[in-house]
Amino acid sequence: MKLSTLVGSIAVGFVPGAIAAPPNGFDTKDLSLEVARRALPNAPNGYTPTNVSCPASRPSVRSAAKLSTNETSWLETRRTKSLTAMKDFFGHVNVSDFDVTSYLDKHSSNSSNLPNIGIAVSGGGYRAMLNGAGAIKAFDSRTENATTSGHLGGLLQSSTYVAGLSGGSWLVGSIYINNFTTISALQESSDVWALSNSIIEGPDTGGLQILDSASYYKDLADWVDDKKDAGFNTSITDIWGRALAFQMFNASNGGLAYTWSSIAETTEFQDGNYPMPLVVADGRNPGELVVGSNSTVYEFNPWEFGSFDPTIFGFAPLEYIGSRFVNGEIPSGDSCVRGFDSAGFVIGTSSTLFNQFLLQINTTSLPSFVKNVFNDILFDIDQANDDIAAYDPNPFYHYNNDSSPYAKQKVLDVVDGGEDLQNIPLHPLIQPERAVDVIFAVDSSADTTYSWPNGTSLVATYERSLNSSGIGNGTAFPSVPDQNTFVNLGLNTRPTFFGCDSSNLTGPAPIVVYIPNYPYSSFSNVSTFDLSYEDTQRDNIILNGYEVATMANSTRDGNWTACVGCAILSRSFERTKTTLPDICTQCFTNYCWNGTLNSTTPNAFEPVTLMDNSDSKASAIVPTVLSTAAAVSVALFTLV
Ligand SMILES: *[C@@H]1O[C@H](CO)[C@@H](O)[C@H](O)[C@H]1NC(C)=O
Ligand SMILES: *[C@@H]1O[C@H](CO)[C@@H](O)[C@H](O)[C@H]1NC(C)=O
Ligand SMILES: *[C@@H]1O[C@H](CO)[C@@H](O)[C@H](O)[C@H]1NC(C)=O
Ligand SMILES: *[C@@H]1O[C@H](CO)[C@@H](O)[C@H](O)[C@H]1NC(C)=O
Ligand SMILES: *[C@@H]1O[C@H](CO)[C@@H](O)[C@H](O)[C@H]1NC(C)=O
Ligand SMILES: *[C@@H]1O[C@H](CO)[C@@H](O)[C@H](O)[C@H]1NC(C)=O
Ligand SMILES: *[C@@H]1O[C@H](CO)[C@@H](O)[C@H](O)[C@H]1NC(C)=O
Ligand SMILES: *[C@@H]1O[C@H](CO)[C@@H](O)[C@H](O)[C@H]1NC(C)=O
Ligand SMILES: *[C@@H]1O[C@H](CO)[C@@H](O)[C@H](O)[C@H]1NC(C)=O
Ligand SMILES: *[C@@H]1O[C@H](CO)[C@@H](O)[C@H](O)[C@H]1NC(C)=O
Ligand SMILES: *[C@@H]1O[C@H](CO)[C@@H](O)[C@H](O)[C@H]1NC(C)=O
Ligand SMILES: CC(=O)N[C@H]1CO[C@H](CO)[C@@H](O)[C@@H]1O
Repeated sequence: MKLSTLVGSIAVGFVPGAIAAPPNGFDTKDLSLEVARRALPNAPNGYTPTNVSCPASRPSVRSAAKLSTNETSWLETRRTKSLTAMKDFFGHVNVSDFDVTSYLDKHSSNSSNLPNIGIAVSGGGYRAMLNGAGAIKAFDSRTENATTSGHLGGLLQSSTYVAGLSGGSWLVGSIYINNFTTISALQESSDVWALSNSIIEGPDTGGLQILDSASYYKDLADWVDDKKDAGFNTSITDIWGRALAFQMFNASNGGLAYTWSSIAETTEFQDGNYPMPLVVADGRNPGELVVGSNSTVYEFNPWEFGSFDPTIFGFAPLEYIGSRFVNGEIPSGDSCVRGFDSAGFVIGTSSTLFNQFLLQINTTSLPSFVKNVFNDILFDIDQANDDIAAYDPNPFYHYNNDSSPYAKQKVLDVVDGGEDLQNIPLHPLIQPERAVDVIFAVDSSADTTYSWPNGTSLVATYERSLNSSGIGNGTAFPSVPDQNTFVNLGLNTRPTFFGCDSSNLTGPAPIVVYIPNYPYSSFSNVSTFDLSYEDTQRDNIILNGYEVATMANSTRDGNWTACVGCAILSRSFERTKTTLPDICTQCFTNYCWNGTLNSTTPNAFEPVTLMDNSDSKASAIVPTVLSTAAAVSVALFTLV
């Protein structure tokens, strides 16, 4: 039972005037020790970035020409763990009679021959968080029954990277800030993912304490004010990030002192026990309000914040990004600053588009004094900066003066990672230095009228890569067709592989296993503006996402898991000059886009659920062989 039910006053509908006082003995500001099981609330002063003495080797910005030494040494540790996980994965995922375990053992002495896997979870608000959660749940060997035949459990443990953007970053944050927890645990928790309370109204409970909407807003405002009083530019994104943290992080006060860089300090991560998390955000060019296709793409990894793009081409140490860097160095005499990289602020930055939700407060049934508290906060904030996150001071001030349009900016404007239409966080995973072989790209974008994806994100990433000497900076990406072709060929109705033929690429690039949101057991195309979900609806979308990723536990294609195996192994087979098993040839015929185009404008895309979930024998009516694109498009057009 929720604590709020006990005091009987705060519920979804919020009873006007019924503001609960914290129960006796609960000090809402001092509970961090109670939840110490969640690691590393290591900011020195809660949400407020604070001067600390610099370490002996002063933090500095480095060139993006190579991976950090932190990452390369972590990768070595990770490799032994992901190899073991991969052998477990191929213990239940058979690639016909090809002996994958022996293959992996045979090549384990040269780890660069082994497969290198990335997972990317798109943006799209709660829809993306939940559909993405279904995919992660399917890929996680800890999920009940996920390592049985026809399922994909263990793909997560076999991966090197997991990237999230906007709504996808809420998912990545929920997992990593909560000690690499499982989706099942997030669903079962009463403290996080309580989405029946809209983020505007705030939580019933924040960790262990009871909150009401007025004190929720007052707390949010106080924390952000403290940061402002300490001399840092703030924006509505600060409030947004704090609010998100209450929904996502299982710690009192929305994990006030949890930093993103603390992930790198946890032993579990240092031991390479799970993949590296990456969060993507975009840059807004000086003087621009619209974010274009040539905007800078930033990443937050556990150690750093920065970009491989030529406009920045540098990485700053994340733990110290509140410090005043000048040309990459903190001037002697200046202090270092820690605590800027609040975990909530990081996922808030990746999702700045959604901070507009907070502006809807006047349309809610909240009592007017709550609205007044919030409107006062907004009044204090620079309205022109409504939709940005202010990185103040700019860590790249006077860095790469000759090539960086940001070098003269004292404050760096960072925005939602999807604003350049690259709504799947592929950018960190296509960097040649990372040598990723295959990306599982979970797309929950709302491209079409009815909020289904139609390949727009892949098109944006592909087009950007064509500007190879400019913003693309040497990244290659597989060819993809236009969106009309995506819809006409049904490439957005089931997984499709891009870049299967590595000889047809302009440079080294991974295979992209595109996994579009699609209705299996329920309609998961909820509006981006739906802010509250009952637990059953939330769980139905997660289950649908599980089915999207597993093709309904392989009932839609009995060879699906083998084909996933083939996608994982393909580039490795090329490096080791291994003949492709027959099953993989068949899989690639079925799943690889072969260059066919049909660019005529399609009818409205209105798929219906593949499975009749009112029927308990649902799986019996799943079409079992829908494995070719042609079959799928036929099915699609008979359905719409
Ligand atoms: C994090 O999870 C791991 C694995 O479940 C567990 O061994 C460890 O104790 C947890 N750490 C914390 C701080 O809860
Ligand atoms: C990252 O690497 C640098 C340089 O080797 C080192 O000083 C720093 O402690 C590392 N950071 C973490 C969080 O391990
Ligand atoms: C796991 O499989 C068992 C045996 O088929 C079944 O009883 C159980 O309900 C399944 N659990 C879930 C979560 O699907
Ligand atoms: C790229 O961005 C710059 C601003 O930095 C703008 O002036 C330019 O027109 C843009 N170029 C393209 C091709 O969009
Ligand atoms: C809400 O309404 C008040 C009073 O009309 C107004 O001052 C305020 O700007 C509005 N807030 C927003 C976010 O629209
Ligand atoms: C695909 O999505 C884009 C972006 O929303 C939209 O402009 C376009 O009309 C869509 N095309 C099709 C065929 O769905
Ligand atoms: C797929 O497996 C999940 C979890 O084991 C189960 O809940 C779901 O009903 C299955 N779906 C189908 C279509 O078999
Ligand atoms: C799997 O692929 C093999 C080889 O192409 C084929 O013979 C078999 O029928 C397929 N199985 C299913 C269940 O589709
Ligand atoms: C092969 O490359 C050409 C040129 O980039 C492209 O037009 C074509 O679509 C590609 N074929 C496939 C199957 O990706
Ligand atoms: C192209 O797609 C349209 C549907 O938009 C369909 O009517 C037409 O038959 C397709 N053309 C070919 C050559 O398949
Ligand atoms: C390419 O795929 C289309 C369906 O997307 C199919 O109709 C066509 O036969 C395939 N072409 C080849 C050469 O396999
Ligand atoms: C491959 C490539 O073009 N790399 C370039 C990326 O941008 C930096 C900074 O402008 C250049 O130094 C690299 O050569």
